[in-house]
Formats: sequence, C-alpha cells, structure tokens
Amino acid sequence: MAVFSRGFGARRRESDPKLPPGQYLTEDFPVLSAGPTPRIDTADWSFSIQTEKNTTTTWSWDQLHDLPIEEVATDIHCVTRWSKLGTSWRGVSLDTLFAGVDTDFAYAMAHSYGGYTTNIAMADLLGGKAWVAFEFGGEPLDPEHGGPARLLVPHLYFWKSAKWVRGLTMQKHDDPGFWEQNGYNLHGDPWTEERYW
Ligand SMILES: Nc1nc2c(c(=O)[nH]1)N[C@H]1C(S)=C(S)[C@@H](COP(=O)(O)O)O[C@H]1N2
Ligand SMILES: [Mo]
Repeated sequence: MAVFSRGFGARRRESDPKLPPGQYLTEDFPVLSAGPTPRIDTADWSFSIQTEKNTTTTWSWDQLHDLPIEEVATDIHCVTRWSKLGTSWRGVSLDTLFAGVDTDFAYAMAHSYGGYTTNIAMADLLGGKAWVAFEFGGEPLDPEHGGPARLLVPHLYFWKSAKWVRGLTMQKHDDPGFWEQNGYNLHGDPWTEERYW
C-alpha cells in the first residue's frame, strides 16, 4: 500500500474507515487560529446562551464544573485535510446546558473571546453531539487550542469547534459566522466533504 507524506508528520492510510474522504491522518495537534491567542483567566471566564426571548443564561467557570462532566473520545477533522483519531476530552454536553433554556429557534451563533464566530444548527448541538470542553488528553486545554474552554462539535469540520468560546446566541436563520462568510460551508460535514459553498 502506498504511503504519502503530507506535512504535519502525516501518513495517509487510504483504507482507514475512520478517515473521511480527502483527509490524511496526523499524530500531531496542529494549531489553527485566525488571530492571536486570547488569554482568559478562569475567574473572568463565563459561558452564556442568549435566546430570542431576551433571556440570557450564564455559567461561571465554577458553575460549569458543577454540572455533569462527560468524557468524550472522538476523531477530529480539519477542513485543511488533517484528521486526528482517538482524541480524548472532558466537558459539559450542550444537552445539559440547553436543558433549562427556552428557545424556538433552530440555529445558534457561537461567539468566542477574540471575536471569532461560527454558525451551528441546534440539530448539530443537541443529541450528544457537542460539548463545552475544557480538558484535552487529561490536561487543562492549552490556550493555543482554545483554553480555558472551547466548543467541541467533532462530527463537523473542526472550524465549528470555536476556541475560547464565550457563548451562543440563538438565531432564526442559519446566518454565517466568520469562516462561513469567507466561503466555508454553512454546515461542514466531513463525510460528505461539505468544505465550501
Ligand atoms: N476562536 C477561534 N476558534 C477557532 C478558530 C479560530 O481561528 N478562532 N479556528 C478554527 C479552525 S479553522 C480549526 S481547524 C480549529 C483548530 O483547532 P486547533 O488549533 O485546536 O487545532 O479551531 C477552530 N476554532
Ligand atoms: Mo480549520
């Protein structure tokens, strides 16, 4: 079987069923940030969900950690074509966070410290598919990878997993976030290669 080297110390294994089309495997954890890394003290950190009913629910760092914490073992896939298999995270499910939130809107915009945004449908946030994650590989999440906490939506391309996440605002329509305004797909399923639009 042919093995190609493609940067990031990557090896392509064409036969790996866990590898979406057009992706290669990497053992590294590349850093991809559109701007500088914001440094947020956990004492100043919070996560909020703002609804169309003019209610905002906010969790401090301690309040987030009082919620049920889940271990997540998952593969991640970047639209720049690297995939990393078997990553391990800890965080709080969006199902838990939305349990007490009243909204009729089907879409959300994720907002990050530093200004990044990305749009996500509720169908991709609920049902055990998304977390606010604060540990990677048994360690607190590195600032470069989005610490103190990032969104983790591993069934979509990794640009949806907003680093330094600070909250969600519900939206009626699937209005585009930062990369989506710049040509990335509104949805971003790696298995059907929803890369651009
Ligand atoms: N706030 C913020 N989140 C972000 C980004 C960013 O530039 N800013 N880049 C996205 C992209 S394109 C990717 S591939 C992943 C990269 O995450 P990593 O640097 O931990 O590998 O973060 C996503 N989340
Ligand atoms: Mo990316």
